[in-house]
Amino acid sequence: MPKVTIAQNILAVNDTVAQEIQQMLATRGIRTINVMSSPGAGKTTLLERTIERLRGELGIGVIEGDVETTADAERIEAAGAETVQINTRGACHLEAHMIRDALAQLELTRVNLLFIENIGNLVCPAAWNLGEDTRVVLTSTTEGDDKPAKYPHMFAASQVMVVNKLDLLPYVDYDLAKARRQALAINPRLRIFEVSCRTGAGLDEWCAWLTAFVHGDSNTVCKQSYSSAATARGT
Ligand SMILES: Nc1nc2c(ncn2[C@@H]2O[C@H](COP(=O)(O)OP(=O)(O)OP(=O)(O)O)[C@@H](O)[C@H]2O)c(=O)[nH]1
Ligand SMILES: [Mg+2]
Ligand SMILES: [Zn+2]
Repeated sequence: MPKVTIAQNILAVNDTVAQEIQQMLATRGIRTINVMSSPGAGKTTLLERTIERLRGELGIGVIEGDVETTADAERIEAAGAETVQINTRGACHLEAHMIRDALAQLELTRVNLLFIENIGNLVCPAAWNLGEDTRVVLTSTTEGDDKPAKYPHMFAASQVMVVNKLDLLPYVDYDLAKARRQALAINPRLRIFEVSCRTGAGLDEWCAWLTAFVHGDSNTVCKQSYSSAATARGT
C-alpha cells in the first residue's frame, strides 16, 4: 500500500507540471500530440512522412524520446523540422519534467504543431500526462492484430489510432477488421487511420486530419480530460 501512495504522489506532481506545459503551449497557440507505440512500429517514419508533406503549411516541432542515441532527432532534422532529443538513459516512458526541459531548448516561434515521440512501449507511457492536447497510438501490421485487446489502457487513453505498414498485409497474419473491432470495443470514440509510410497510402487522410486539428476544427478537438494519477488508479 505505501508504494501505491508514493506512485500516486509522483503522478500528481507530474500532472501539475503537465498542466503548466499545456497552458504555456496553449498561450502560444501550439497544438501538441503525444505519439506512442511499441518499438519499431514506425513513429519516426510517420513523423518524417508527415513533415515532408506539411512543412510548407504548418510549423512543426518534434520532441524525440529515446532511451539512447540521437538517431531519431537526426532523421527529423533531416526531414526539415525543429527538434530536440531526450535520452532517458533507461527509463521506459517520458515524464512531464523532461518535456519542460526539452521545451526550453526548442525554438518555438514558428511552431504551431508539436509532436512528442514517446519511448517505444505500449504500457506505462499511457499513465504519464505530458501536457499534450491529444494522444495518438500507432500500431503496425507486423505486431499482430491483438494489440488493442492485450494493451487496453493504451488504446483507452488515446484519441487516435494509426495502423501502419499496410503494405505488409499480404505477408503477415493481420486482420484489420479485428484490430479495428477490438480497439473500438475498448474506446468507441477512437479515430482510426490506416496507413503505409512506405507507399504513402492513407497519409492524405492523416495529414488532412492534422491540419484541421491545428486549425481547431471542432470535430478533431479531442482534448484529454483525464489525469495521470486517475489513469494509474484505473478511474
Ligand atoms: N514496410 C514498411 N516498413 C515501415 C513502414 N513504416 C516504417 N517502417 C520501417 O519500420 C522500421 C522502424 O521504423 P521507425 O520509424 O524507426 O519506428 P519507431 O516506432 O520510431 O521506432 P523506435 O523509435 O525505436 O521505437 C524502419 O525500418 C522503417 O523503415 C511502413 O509503412 N512499411
Ligand atoms: Mg523512433
Ligand atoms: Zn515506463
